[in-house]
Amino acid sequence: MATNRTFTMIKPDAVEKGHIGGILSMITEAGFRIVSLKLTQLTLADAQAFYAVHKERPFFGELVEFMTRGPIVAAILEKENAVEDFRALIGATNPADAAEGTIRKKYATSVGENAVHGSDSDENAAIESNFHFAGREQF
Ligand code: DAT
Ligand code: MG
Repeated sequence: MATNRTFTMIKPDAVEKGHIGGILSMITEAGFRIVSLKLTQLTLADAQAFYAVHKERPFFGELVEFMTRGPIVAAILEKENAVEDFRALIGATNPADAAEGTIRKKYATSVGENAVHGSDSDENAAIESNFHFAGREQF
């Protein structure tokens, strides 16, 4: 069966608390192959561009401040049905609504500081992957 790809970030809150290893374990144990991986930090311009779709939302300033406050892990992941299955693995945006067994249930603390990002469509997965990784970094 054909595989496809999604893009994820382990957000600054989870990196600060030492959860990189735990989150990557949940991801690989769920059957995702790591295509690209790096520790990096978003600039203000990066975060504003990445989350441009939310720029009119009341939480936009808080979101870009949070996403730039420390390093993140950026990764591209591959699996059958990657985008939808990864959204299921991370759980609801608000960890109070996230199901048992999801990454956000285990590691997120609030709707704003929710540990991980996951692309919401194949089209956005490609845009977000290419935002963070050059072609030669995508294995
Ligand atoms: P998701 O990350 O589940 O795709 P989203 O795309 O709706 O959620 O929002 C992007 C991020 O913005 C989300 O991970 C955390 C932040 N955010 C969303 N809604 C928020 C709210 N009501 N208050 C504070 N931050 C919020
Ligand atoms: Mg989203």
